Amino acid sequence: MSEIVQIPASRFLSDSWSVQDQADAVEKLEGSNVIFIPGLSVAMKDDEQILFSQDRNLTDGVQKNITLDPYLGKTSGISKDSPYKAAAESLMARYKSETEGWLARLLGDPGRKYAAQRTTFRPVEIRNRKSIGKVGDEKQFRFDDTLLHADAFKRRPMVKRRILRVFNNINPFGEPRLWKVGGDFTDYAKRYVGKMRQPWPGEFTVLNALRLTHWKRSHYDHIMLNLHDMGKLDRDFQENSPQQQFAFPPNAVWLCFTDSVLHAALAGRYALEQTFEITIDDMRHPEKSPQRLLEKLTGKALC
Ligand SMILES: O=C(O)CCC(=O)C(=O)O
Ligand SMILES: [Fe+2]
Repeated sequence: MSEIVQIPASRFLSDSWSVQDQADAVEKLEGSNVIFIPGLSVAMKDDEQILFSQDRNLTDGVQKNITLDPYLGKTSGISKDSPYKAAAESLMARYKSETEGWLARLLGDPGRKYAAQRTTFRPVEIRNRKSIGKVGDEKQFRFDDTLLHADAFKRRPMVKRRILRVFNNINPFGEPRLWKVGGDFTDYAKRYVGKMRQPWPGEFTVLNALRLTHWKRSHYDHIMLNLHDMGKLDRDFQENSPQQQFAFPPNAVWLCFTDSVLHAALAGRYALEQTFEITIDDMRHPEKSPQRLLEKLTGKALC
């Protein structure tokens, strides 16, 4: 089961934070644990306080998050003429550079192996939020993050890269962000790999030609997407697999590899999240990546 490893901000920020501490943090993260740093938070500017106005029009009502995406080169989830757009963008831009500094300090990353990708601001209450706009009912479960899952994205194949997400609860009303953290990735994969369909010949090329993926999907991504959906639809897994709840208080940061840590977000609003990617060859233990664990399980090269 994934552990929540606590490092108080006072220790993380002190002069005694050492190379050994950094090496330990890498071990914990690559071992599919969550690092939790209470007391660490991005500073908010006065003109960003309007983001806590509880106005239902803060997001576009279609997407659950406001996203700044360097690949797509735009902000989504908020309307172009929203009075909140400038504040949300300046906060997200600052959060991104703040998390780059935190990550370098936490892990020691002289080679800059971790590449910052999307930034999200998550103002909307998660509790009871089963649906987002647009998609049909039969697909709603995919977007329901109150169900345990490991991250996998339809349009954004990971191939040899991994997803590390850094969260910050900036809730000004004292409300925690309530998570569930689950069990071992290989046990999760074993439940479903034998039952999922094989990819069709040429499937990944066709999906990419139709622009249903941003670049070509790998067999690894195919398996991850199927695990994601099969796990979310499996009531027994959701209710009875190993799991623990944890409430991340305001003014706290936590991070984990969300492609191998089983997680669900049950309640909370006003969080920031920064996604980083790292190539599995740049990990200290590539054998602990979901790519390699799945290759071991299936006996095939997958990416
Ligand atoms: O919003 C959250 O707290 C976590 C949601 C989630 O599943 C994710 O960001 O991967
Ligand atoms: Fe997730």
